[in-house]
Amino acid sequence: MNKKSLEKEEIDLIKKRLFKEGFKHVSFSTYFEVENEFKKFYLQFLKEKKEASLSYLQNIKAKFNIKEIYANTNTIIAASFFYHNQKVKLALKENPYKIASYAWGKDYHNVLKKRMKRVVKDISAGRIVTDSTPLPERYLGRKLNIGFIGKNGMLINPENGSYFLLVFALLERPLSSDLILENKKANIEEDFKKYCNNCSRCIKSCPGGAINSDGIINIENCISYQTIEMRGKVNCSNIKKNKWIFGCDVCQMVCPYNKKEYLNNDTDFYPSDISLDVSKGHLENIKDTHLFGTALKRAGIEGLRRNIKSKIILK
Ligand code: B12
Repeated sequence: MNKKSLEKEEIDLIKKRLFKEGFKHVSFSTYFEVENEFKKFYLQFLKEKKEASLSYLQNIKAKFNIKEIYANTNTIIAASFFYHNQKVKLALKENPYKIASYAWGKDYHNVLKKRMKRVVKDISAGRIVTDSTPLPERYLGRKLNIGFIGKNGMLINPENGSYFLLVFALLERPLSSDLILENKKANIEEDFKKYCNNCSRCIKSCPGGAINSDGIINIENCISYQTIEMRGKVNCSNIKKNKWIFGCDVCQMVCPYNKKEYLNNDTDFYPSDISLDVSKGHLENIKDTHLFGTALKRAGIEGLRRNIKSKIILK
C-alpha cells in the first residue's frame, strides 16, 4: 500500500469525493495526542459516575489514545453527515410516537462507513470509525474544527447546526509537512461563552433535566439513554411530558443554531416502512429480524414495546 505523504492536490480530490458522497464538512489533521485538559475533563465525568450503566465509557486507555483504535494512525479525517429531512419532519408531526431524526432510515453505521470506505480504500491503509469505538469523536470533531461544543453537549456547526453524525478515517499515510493543519485548540468554556452565551433553552427544555451548565450530560436522565441503551425498567421519576420512544432530539430542536435546519434529501435517511409502523405504535407484527439494517435494532422490539408501555409517555 502507498506510504507517500498526502499532498494538497490529493487532499482536495478526497474532499471533493467525500462531498459527492454526501458529507458536508471534511477536515484533515496530522495525528496528535489527546490533550491533558480533555483527559482531566473526562476523568471528572467518570468520577461523578455520569456514565450511568455504559461501562464501555470507562475504557480510558482507548478513549485517550487514538492509536489504540488504529495503531498506525498518521492522518485523521473527520467528516460530518447531516441526516435531518423533510419526510422525517412530516412523520414526526403526523405520528403519535417520536423517533430521533437520525434513526428513521437505514442504520447509519453501515451506510456512512461504506461511503467513507469507497473514497479512502485505495488511498491508504487505515480504519473507518463511526460511533462504535471509544474514539473521543466530539473532541476530535471540535479539534478538527467541524463545530463547537454547545451546552447540550452536541458538536454544533455555527452555520448548519447539529443534526449531523461524525465519521472518521484513521489513515496510515501522513500529510505532507507543509500543509496547514485544521487542528485548533479546543476549549469548551470559551465555546459556551462565544456561541451559547446566555442561552439556556436546551437546559430548560430537556425533558429529563439531564443538561447542566457545564456541558456534561447526566446520562442517566437523558431520554436517549433511557429509550435506547438502558436495559430493565424505565426510570421516569423526573421525566416531563414526552413521547420519544427511540432517542430524543429536544436539545437539538430548541437550539437556535438549528433554527435554519439544514435538511438533507438523502433517501437512506428517509423513514422506512418499519419506522413508520413503530411511530404509529403498530408493533404487533414486528420481529427483531425486521429491525436489522435499521438503527432501531439497538433497542430491539422488546425495548420499543417497553418504551411505548412505560410511564415515560405521559399523555
Ligand atoms: C455514549 C454515547 C451516547 C450516550 C451518552 C451521550 C453523552 N452526552 O455522553 C447517549 C445514549 C445518551 C447518547 C445520546 C445521543 N447521541 Co451519542 N454517542 C455516544 C458515544 C458512543 C460516546 C460519547 C461519550 O464518550 N460520552 C462521554 C462525554 C463526556 O463525552 P462526549 O459527549 O462525547 O463529548 C464531550 C467531550 O468531548 C467534551 N469536549 C469536547 N472537546 C473538548 C475539549 C476540551 C479541552 C475539554 C476539556 C472537553 C471537550 O465536550 C463534550 C460534551 O460534554 C459517541 C460516539 C463516540 N465514540 O464518541 C456518540 C455521539 C456523541 N452521539 C451522537 C448522537 C447523534 C447522539 C444523539 C443526538 C442521538 C439522539 N438523537 O438520541 C443523543 C444526544 C444526547 C446529548 N445531548 O448528548 C453523535 C453526536 C454528533 C454531534 N453532532 O455531536 C456521536 C458523536 C456519534 C456519531 N458518530 O455521530 N449518545
